[in-house]
Amino acid sequence: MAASVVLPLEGTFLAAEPNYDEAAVGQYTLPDVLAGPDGVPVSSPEAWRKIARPHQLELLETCVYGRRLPAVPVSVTGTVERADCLLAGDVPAVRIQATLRLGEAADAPTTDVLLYLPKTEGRVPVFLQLNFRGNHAEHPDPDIRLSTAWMPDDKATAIVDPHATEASRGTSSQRWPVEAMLVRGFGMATAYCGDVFPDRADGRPASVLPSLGRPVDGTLPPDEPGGIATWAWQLSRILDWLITLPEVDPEQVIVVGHSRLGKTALWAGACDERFAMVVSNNSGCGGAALSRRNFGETVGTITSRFPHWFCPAFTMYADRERDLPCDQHTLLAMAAPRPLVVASAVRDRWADPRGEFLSAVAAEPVWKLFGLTGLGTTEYPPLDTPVGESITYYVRTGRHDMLAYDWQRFADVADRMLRKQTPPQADGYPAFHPVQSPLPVTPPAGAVVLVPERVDDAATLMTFVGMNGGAIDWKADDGTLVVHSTTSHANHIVSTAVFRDADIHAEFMTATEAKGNSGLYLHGHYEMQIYDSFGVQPPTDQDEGSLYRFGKPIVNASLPTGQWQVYDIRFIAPRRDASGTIVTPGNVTAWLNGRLVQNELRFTEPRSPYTPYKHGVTDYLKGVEKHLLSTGEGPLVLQDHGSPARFRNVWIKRLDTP
Ligand code: GTR
Repeated sequence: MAASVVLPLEGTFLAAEPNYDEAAVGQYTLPDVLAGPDGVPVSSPEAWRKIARPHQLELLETCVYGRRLPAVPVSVTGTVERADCLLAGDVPAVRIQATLRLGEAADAPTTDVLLYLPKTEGRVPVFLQLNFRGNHAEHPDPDIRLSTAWMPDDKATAIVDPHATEASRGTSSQRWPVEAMLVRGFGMATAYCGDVFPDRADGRPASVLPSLGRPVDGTLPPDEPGGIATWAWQLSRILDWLITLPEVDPEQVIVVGHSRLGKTALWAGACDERFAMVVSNNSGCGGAALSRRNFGETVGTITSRFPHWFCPAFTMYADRERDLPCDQHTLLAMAAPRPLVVASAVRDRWADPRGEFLSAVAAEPVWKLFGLTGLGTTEYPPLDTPVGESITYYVRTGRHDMLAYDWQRFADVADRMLRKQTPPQADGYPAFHPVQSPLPVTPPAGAVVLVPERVDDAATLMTFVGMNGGAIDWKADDGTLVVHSTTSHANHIVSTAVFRDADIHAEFMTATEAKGNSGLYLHGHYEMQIYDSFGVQPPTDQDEGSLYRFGKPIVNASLPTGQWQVYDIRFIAPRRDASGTIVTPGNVTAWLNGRLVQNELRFTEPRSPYTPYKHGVTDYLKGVEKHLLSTGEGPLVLQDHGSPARFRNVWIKRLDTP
């Protein structure tokens, strides 16, 4: 059965003016995504693979992108340059740069690849994207090789004559948040699309196409590949190399792209099923958006402005979109059963956000064949609210761009869909599903109890010392331990027991003074926030449930002041080298009052200026931090922040030492 979308009014609009009127979209019927060459829809994953998919792919080849280009051997010219570096001051990374030769001939074309990897043990998933202005523009790191390739003159990115200059470095870095992704455990790879096809109408002769035996002038065959097909081929050749690297998980390379390169990412994912996940950002016409809607950019406008992106046949569908035997939902369906992200921006009307959503809706039947839920909804979501399962769709606030928000959503999907089998936590630890009710929770065997269930005399508590290493001056009241605040607001107490990786349980109650502020300082460095945050929406990285200044809670799980609350925290400490530099970020998973509030949140050097080793520090604390940096083991510190919070039943269970 053909999928159809019926809108109430059949309107008209001038072809020359972009249509932004939903009513003028009119009625259209989409080709059936499940149809094979005989028009009959398939009904099993096997038949999809054998019959419908090849047919639908061929329609996209012959009508939109051109024939797929053949693979060629890929080798590294010269050496692979590998260097350890610290990005943004505190994110340890390995920077890899390599020039790949695409083909066997000595003068075969090349592309320069830049790859950052987190300093972790084991293989990591990698996001691979092409860029618009050279690798050096993607990040301010001065050691990135400056591209010498042609690029269009552009004052804003300091491209003159028409090449990059030193001043071009980092000019696109807002689109490539390397540090944030490394901290989440992903590698980030990129290359300049102009290495294989300069993005201009007469770019074909200077492209790799002659090296592949393709014609570049005269009347081209209607299915002759254009820029997008050539860039997609480049992505596959980079993938050939990436999967040979020992640090890269060959089954978790994710292809990502923005705008024209988002169209490219979709086509690359369609042609090459080795990509484990496909991400289209603001790809619009010729990308995720349905051509038949004629909303924003159309086949007519795109093929007259950018004839070189597509195969010549696509131009013939200008103003005849409804004659196309395929539409862009069939492109999205090529990603199935892999995870797919379709990301729109609300002010990017030219790319038709709703058309991108409807395309994802129409692609869903293919995921269903595999027993999977694609989007799982036909309702357009509110702003900044990702929806879906195997297909994720969202529409972000703002304009045509690819921002940190987008990357975090891509990483969320990769975490949810790809890494579910391989959580990045230390091997061999038991699963972490803490019991949080009823309170108090009985400590498990082997736990070190720091504050017992009932405290009648704080002076008898030998498990903590004060900031100077002497007895604590906090008091017991009504069987619980109460923060004793001094004017410094730094009268914390420090556990004498130290640990590296541990599960930490703490029951607490906030007080009305000073907004209920207190906290659990893990190793004295990282604070799981205690704060009167009941009902705060949305919670920030300073509210209860946050790892202060590292990550806001997934949900606000705080209870009102005066009620007992409970944290269970799995703390995997960062690993440092002999000089004290973090080589593997730490991570924290936390449950608050029965809700998961942090899920393997990565962190590196402490960010808070108020840690006990800085604010109100003593000689005793200096010694504790020294010990921590040299052994990796540190204490639990209960925070004084001017509020008489209460604690009871606090215990730790070491994970890596008996
Ligand atoms: C625009 C084009 C869009 C989009 C964008 C880009 O001019 O109309 O389809 O691809 O360029 O790639 O930046």
